[in-house]
Amino acid sequence: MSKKDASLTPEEFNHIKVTEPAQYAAGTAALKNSFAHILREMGPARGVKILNSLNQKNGIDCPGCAWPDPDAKRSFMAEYCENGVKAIAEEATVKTIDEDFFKAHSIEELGAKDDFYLGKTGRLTQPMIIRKGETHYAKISWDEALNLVSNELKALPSPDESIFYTSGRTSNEAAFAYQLMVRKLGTNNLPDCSNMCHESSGSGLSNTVGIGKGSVTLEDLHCADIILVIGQNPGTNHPRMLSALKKNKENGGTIISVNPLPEAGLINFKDPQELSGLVGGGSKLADLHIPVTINGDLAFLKAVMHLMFKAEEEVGGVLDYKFINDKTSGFQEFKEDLLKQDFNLLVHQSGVELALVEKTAELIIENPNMIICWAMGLTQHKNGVGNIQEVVNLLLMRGSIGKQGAGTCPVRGHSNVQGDRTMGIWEKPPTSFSDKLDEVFEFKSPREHGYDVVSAIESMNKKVNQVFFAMGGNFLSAAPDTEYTAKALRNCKLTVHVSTKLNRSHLVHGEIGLILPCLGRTEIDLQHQGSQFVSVENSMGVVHSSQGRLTPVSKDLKSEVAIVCELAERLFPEEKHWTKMRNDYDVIREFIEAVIPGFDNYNERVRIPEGFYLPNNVRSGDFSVTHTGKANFTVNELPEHHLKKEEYLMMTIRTHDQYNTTIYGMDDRYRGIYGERRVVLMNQEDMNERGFKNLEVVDLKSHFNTETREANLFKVVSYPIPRKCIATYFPETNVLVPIGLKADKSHTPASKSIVVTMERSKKVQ
Ligand SMILES: Nc1nc2c(c(=O)[nH]1)N[C@H]1C(S)=C(S)[C@@H](COP(=O)(O)OP(=O)(O)OC[C@H]3O[C@@H](n4cnc5c(=O)[nH]c(N)nc54)[C@H](O)[C@@H]3O)O[C@H]1N2
Ligand SMILES: Nc1nc2c(c(=O)[nH]1)N[C@H]1C(S)=C(S)[C@@H](COP(=O)(O)OP(=O)(O)OC[C@H]3O[C@@H](n4cnc5c(=O)[nH]c(N)nc54)[C@H](O)[C@@H]3O)O[C@H]1N2
Ligand SMILES: [Mo]
Repeated sequence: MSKKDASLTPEEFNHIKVTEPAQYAAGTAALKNSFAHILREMGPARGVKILNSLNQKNGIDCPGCAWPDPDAKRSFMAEYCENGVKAIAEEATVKTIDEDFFKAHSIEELGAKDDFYLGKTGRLTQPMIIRKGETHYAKISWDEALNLVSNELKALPSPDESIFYTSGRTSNEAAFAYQLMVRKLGTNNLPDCSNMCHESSGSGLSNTVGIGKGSVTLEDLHCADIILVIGQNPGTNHPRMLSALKKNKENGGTIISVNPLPEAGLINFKDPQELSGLVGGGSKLADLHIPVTINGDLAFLKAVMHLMFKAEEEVGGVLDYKFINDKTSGFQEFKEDLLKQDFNLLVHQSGVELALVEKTAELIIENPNMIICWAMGLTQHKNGVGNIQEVVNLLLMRGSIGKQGAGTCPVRGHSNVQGDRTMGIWEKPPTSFSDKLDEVFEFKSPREHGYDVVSAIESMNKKVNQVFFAMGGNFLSAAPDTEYTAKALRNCKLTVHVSTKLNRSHLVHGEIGLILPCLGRTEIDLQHQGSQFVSVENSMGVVHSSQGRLTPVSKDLKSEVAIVCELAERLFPEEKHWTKMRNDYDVIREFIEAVIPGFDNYNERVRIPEGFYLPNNVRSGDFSVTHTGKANFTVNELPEHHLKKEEYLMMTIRTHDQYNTTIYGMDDRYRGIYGERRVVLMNQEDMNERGFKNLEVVDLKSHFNTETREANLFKVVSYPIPRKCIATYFPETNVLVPIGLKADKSHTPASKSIVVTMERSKKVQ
């Protein structure tokens, strides 16, 4: 879809530079890099203003990731990281585009550009429209645009013909208003980025411990005896987590990383906020690195637990029987199934040396209070839910949950993805939520479950003339199976994107395509009742405020809340609360308090600088909300990958220079890859076997049932990755992710286990 797919000359493809992977994260390079981004995008004055208030109490919540802020002491300099600064620079850039830009560039021309170019064009500033057959977007007034959306929605034969996507930056206030509008319309079609992200965690955790969120706090991480970091690359994606890991080490903790790649951030951390981090040797983080094969985690965890049962039998004291007896259900079935497994086969399937499996079991046995952190390396597999449930089994065996320094830590992605779910952005709302919504707003909200991301795409492919509305995000590039998703969007009557920046989703539109430009989180949000703040929930269930400080880049921007409420005013003219909500976000928070448990005195408590914790049954050791009334052990089937000789298992991962589909730059500094994103990380022995030289150009083909998909022109890079495993970057290889390849139950696209073959490219000799 990008120019690189269409016509690539060898010269254009030769900017790549490869060095040894880094042995530590952050340090001076991180500081230098982040300030370069700020200066380039915003200039020094705007830059300093923003950095001073980032993640400070009463400041702006960083739109980068959902990692929590320290409750008490915040670093004087600031609580931010290199990639948070890049996220801010990307949003708060002073570069803008308006109708003249769209007059000068056709969508065909823009479609040939890469994502890096599109993102760097600048902030969107005016509502734009394009109709079928037209080549360019043109300006439209807000009034006309919102009337058009409202009329198209009203004209649908059924509200279920409309689909409302949400990306995870949307604030609690905007999300609540949005889901209310959608349910008033009469549908639960509310797919969100979480469907592609931590949905497997939500499913697995709800089923076993009764809440789809993690149980630990930042303090727990500081004092845990042992932390397992599985399938997560915090050095790049959650850099502030490294400070928590460092504290854990200082307190005598042990850290194990389980990852096919030796990620720099888990090896060593040079804290850029401390002098020692700039000049010293940094802090060693992981005590043990387990180079598991892709999707070998279930086998690995089972093998470790096998050894723990053995140790329990031989010496005792390994399992917490009091906890197991009092608090759990399903232990016998779990134990029987586990001990039935062939231990040697488990070790073999994990791809890990026996000695490392033994060492892991030993360290876990020595250290009773354990936290397990994870991210996309566990969730984006067919057995993603099983992976999470196995993590819970390990914690339950040890009674290592619901007490200090112990528990579950799914590390969230988008800065408010967890809050959006709490606000009801969910295609399967719990009955208790729907009932309360009905009571407070005096209507009957739909009970039938709506579409998640994958079923939304399938539905848009099957049916024509639906309406697709996106609150943020980049649906086309983030979703699996790019070509299939593009066809889905083209089938729509109307596609609407509420966005801050131009992206590929704007270029593939329905019969009518609209772009509605909105304020970013860094900007002052001025409404009728004065300047407004919003609130968000971080990865650990803390709700706090976020207030924009910068003058908006254009007077023509509306807040997400205003866009939703002004649309709802048109859809439901008899309802007076929409205008009140838009004028004063306290009114929305009052409604949230009335509908959602845990938000008592919301308007008061959200004004406490450090925010407040939402209730968490697991944290308080109460599992009575599960279907058995106890924490559940589960039996999770092992995945089977019968790779043929020429097949590899591919994971699609993020570089150090991107935020999902937003490309900040072309380097993956920690992995030592510069200037090119179309690369395949491959084991040297596998390369030798295929006769591939370093930087050889190959074409990739994915295989699913009888279907094949292709992505051409990638450079092979020799990398320390287990054999038969390869890694490529998201979103370039989303064309290879089959729509049908998804996690059981959670339907999360299995974008970390794609079967592919590779051939030397015939196009570049
Ligand atoms: N700077 C920056 N920050 C971000 C983002 C970003 O793009 N850029 N994205 C945000 C979002 S939405 C999210 S969800 C998070 C994502 O955060 P991560 O989940 O850390 O992101 P990924 O790059 O997908 O990395 C997954 C990690 O899992 C490993 N992995 C892959 N497959 C397997 C496997 O089968 N087993 C194991 N054990 N490991 C595996 C990979 O080697 C990699 O280290 O980050 C958030 N923060
Ligand atoms: N192959 C593969 N695919 C994946 C993944 C993977 O690991 N591999 N990861 C998946 C994951 S974890 C996720 S979360 C999804 C991400 O999916 P999305 O959330 O849909 O994608 P983003 O790239 O984060 O969206 C970026 C766009 O959001 C808009 N934006 C930014 N800030 C704001 C704002 O404040 N308001 C509004 N309205 N718009 C804003 C900008 O226009 C920007 O272009 O991708 C998924 N896709
Ligand atoms: Mo995510």
